[in-house]
Amino acid sequence: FQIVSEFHKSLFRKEFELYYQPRIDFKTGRLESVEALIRWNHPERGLIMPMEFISIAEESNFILPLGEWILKEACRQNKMWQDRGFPAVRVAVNVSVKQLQQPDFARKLRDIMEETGMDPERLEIEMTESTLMTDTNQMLITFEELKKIGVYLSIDDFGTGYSSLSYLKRLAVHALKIDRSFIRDLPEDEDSVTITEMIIGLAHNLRLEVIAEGVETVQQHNFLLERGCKKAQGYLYSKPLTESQLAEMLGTSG
Ligand code: G
Ligand code: G
Ligand code: MN
Ligand code: NA
Repeated sequence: FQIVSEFHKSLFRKEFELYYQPRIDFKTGRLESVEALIRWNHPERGLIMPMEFISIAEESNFILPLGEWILKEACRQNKMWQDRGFPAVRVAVNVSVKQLQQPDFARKLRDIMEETGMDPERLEIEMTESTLMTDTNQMLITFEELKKIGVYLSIDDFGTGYSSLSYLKRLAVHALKIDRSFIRDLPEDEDSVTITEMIIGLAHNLRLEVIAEGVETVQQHNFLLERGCKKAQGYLYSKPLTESQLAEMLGTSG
């Protein structure tokens, strides 16, 4: 199975699909945003998960057209929810370092938002810590542009990379996402407790939002609630949903 040779055909044939995982606001108990997660519906192989193809897409640069499609699709569907009168919901899109290093990334993003009628405040760009470490001039220019556009910026898998904390200050991101490898062993594992508390404290002191990911148990939820984390996603609340499942949820959430 030669993934690379099938990529472009599959985009043309509309075999990719965005799933959406709800994030819950602890205070209101309501859905406050969703993370878009790509899936590949292969005609012979069935559903293929991103773990199996994202890194290959990055190496082969297919992530550029795919990433553009993902952004456009997320904006298009979000605008559709808005037009149907659903409660406002922000959509978080994972963006690869290769995309952010494109000199025309910000321009393309502006074009997509204009074309789809997407409100910039409803779009969140998720990037990993390792992306932030790619400290090229182009990256800094892109960050400035993203700030001007007014999209929400968050750092995915926080705590697993090596980001020096000065990046956080310089780049003015809005939120840190606690990696699910730390959440997994809460509340028993002492190191996970220490790291999670440290990330929540860091976020509060820098006046950033903090989102926990991979919450699976009530014990993990209660731990986070008691420590002042106010938002989370994970199987405890909902697995990633298809667009129609999410639309049904939004439509009945008043
Ligand atoms: O959906 P799943 O839990 O299997 O996602 C696995 C990984 O794939 C995640 O770490 C996530 O960062 C990555 N991923 C999922 N969707 C996208 C996407 O739309 N773009 C990029 N670049 N990565 C994605
Ligand atoms: O972008 P990121 O690496 O954060 O991708 C999130 C991944 O985590 C997706 O693959 C998603 O399907 C997965 N995920 C979401 N909630 C849970 C959870 O509660 N437990 C586990 N094990 N995985 C989860
Ligand atoms: Mn993510
Ligand atoms: Na993550």
